[in-house]
Amino acid sequence: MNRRTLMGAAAMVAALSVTGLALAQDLPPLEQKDSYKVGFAQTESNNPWRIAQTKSFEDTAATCGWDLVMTDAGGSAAKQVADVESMIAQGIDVLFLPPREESPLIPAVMRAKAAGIPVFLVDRSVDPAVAEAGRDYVTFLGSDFIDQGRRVAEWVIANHDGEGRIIQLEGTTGSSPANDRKKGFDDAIAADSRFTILESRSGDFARDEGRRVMETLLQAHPDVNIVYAHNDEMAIGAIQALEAAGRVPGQDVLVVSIDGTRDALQAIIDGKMGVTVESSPFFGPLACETMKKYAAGETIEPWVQVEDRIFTQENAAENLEGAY
Ligand code: GYE
Repeated sequence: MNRRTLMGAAAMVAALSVTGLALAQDLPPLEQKDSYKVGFAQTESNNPWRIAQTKSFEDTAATCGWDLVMTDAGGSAAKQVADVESMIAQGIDVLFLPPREESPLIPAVMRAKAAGIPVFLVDRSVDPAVAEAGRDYVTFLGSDFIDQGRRVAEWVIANHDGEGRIIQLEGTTGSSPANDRKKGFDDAIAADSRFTILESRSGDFARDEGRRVMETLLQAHPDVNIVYAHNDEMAIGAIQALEAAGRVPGQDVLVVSIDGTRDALQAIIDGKMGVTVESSPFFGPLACETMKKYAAGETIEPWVQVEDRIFTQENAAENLEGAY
């Protein structure tokens, strides 16, 4: 396209928007009605966080007038894309999507948009350089993952005496929480010269994988005295690996992570873990509220941010009851 045709195209787009015709770049509207066929394409169900999130959508369905179509990608981004395609074919009105990884799920977002289905990203986001809130999808409902990682690092800096030799267990490679929880932690910990990151490797947000990776890294770095896991399931796996190797988590190795699961709160109470920064899985009510506002024509911010608490020895016991 030369400059002239480009300008011509731009003028046409401007003319179309004046006449109010739907443009390719507009978000699909959502009709106000009593019930909606709602797609929720889960990433996997191998941890309590995912199970609690799925249940939150199921529990919200009746009160929000949702006829839920749910899938489970079993830990495969390719399957999650195919799941979304099948939902589009089934004629869903709205899609709630936790994109397993930042880039591979972008085609699914674009296809839903092209089919006239408003997409709400829940708990994970996509590469912002390629897909944009307010243009390609309505909004991202979720936590500030950079801040979560930063808060863990700040807690470690304030609570660990002397030198810290850290092993980092990263979440799913290419997922927004893994990218951002690493960034937030790495940047904050770099400010204190007492700390060194010995090695950082993915445990895919899973307990077993966290245990396996920790077993390997423990052999390579027997001098480790801090483990930072991007989620509680990997932290629990790391505790198992440490104990199997005769180490005493909480005494000779400080374990810290993110989520706030029941097992993590119990590990804090038992003195095996230091801190977990909350990342709530209870998205159902927020998803319902945001969808209704969108249908009513209200402006939705590009990021509907979830506020996270922090759990330590001071408040773990009192929060155990509501934990998942
Ligand atoms: O921390 C983890 C889950 O995307 C915020 O994914 C979510 C993360 C959560 O598997 O436990």
